[in-house]
Amino acid sequence: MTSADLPIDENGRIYHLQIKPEQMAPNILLVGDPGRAEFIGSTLLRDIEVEREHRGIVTVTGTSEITGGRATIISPVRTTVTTAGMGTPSLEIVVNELVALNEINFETRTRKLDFPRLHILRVGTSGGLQASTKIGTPIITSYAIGMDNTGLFYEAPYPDQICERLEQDLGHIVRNAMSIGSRFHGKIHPYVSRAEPTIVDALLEGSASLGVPAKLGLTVSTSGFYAPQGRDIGRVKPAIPEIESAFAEYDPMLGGQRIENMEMETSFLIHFLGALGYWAGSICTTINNRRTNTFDHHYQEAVKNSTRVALLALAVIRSR
Ligand code: R1P
Repeated sequence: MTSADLPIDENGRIYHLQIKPEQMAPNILLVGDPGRAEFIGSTLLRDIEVEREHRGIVTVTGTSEITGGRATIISPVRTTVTTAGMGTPSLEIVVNELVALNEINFETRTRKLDFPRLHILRVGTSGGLQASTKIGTPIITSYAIGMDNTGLFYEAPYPDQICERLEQDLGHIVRNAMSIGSRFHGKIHPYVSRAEPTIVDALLEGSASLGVPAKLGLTVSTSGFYAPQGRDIGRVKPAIPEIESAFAEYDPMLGGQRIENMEMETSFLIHFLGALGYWAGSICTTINNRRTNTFDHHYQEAVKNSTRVALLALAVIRSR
């Protein structure tokens, strides 16, 4: 692996994250907003080992100690919190560097024979697609629908037949929802990926244990915030008008689950990390509802609750 493939600085730190392999924990929270990474580091982690900021990416490693709501005492968990930025292109850089920090010997630039399995959870914000979802509700992702194209550059096999079926159904839905006469007919294809089931179960357990009611469902990850999520505020019209309604109305035939939310990162995260055998999942707080046209600017407490659920889930998995 050359220095052009994998940039490492003269201090042995990977280029974008600016940390060394020993400064990363195998339990990781990924957040979109650098301010959220700082906030989690200062309020939910102790014994801070490293705190870096480079190109808007804040990374903090420390120890989390979350006590389950049913007075379950969970051992302290060494945890890294870092920043994905907005959208899959910047997330792709960050997760590749996390994987390199775990797998590559920085002296020889070769892959180690043994390395631990990473557990990575996205703690994000999102827009709700079901009218019944109250603002502040965390959504735990079962499957993600990638409307970005970052995942298409990584040949991950289907983790199950459900992904294949959903991909076909949603391909039709996207095609049918496109503007008549659009030059992009047939050019936007979703890809579907699955969150690690053990992580999903641990998140559900964490939310029940902490008394933070969450919904389980599918998440759409888009390649932008405005037209890609059906927001029509410009003079150039969206190629897929009301895309959010088309997704909201679809029944994926998964025991009553629905497409619950839209955000911009979960698809690539679980597609890429799942293919590597790492455990990845996502919990995103609903901060606006696209069906009821509501928005809450004061979502810090709700995001903090989702973060506690995520930290408890990581701790529960490590304690088994
Ligand atoms: C858009 O405002 C951003 O917010 C959501 C989207 O995925 C996108 O990154 O998540 P975060 O709050 O985690 O950034």
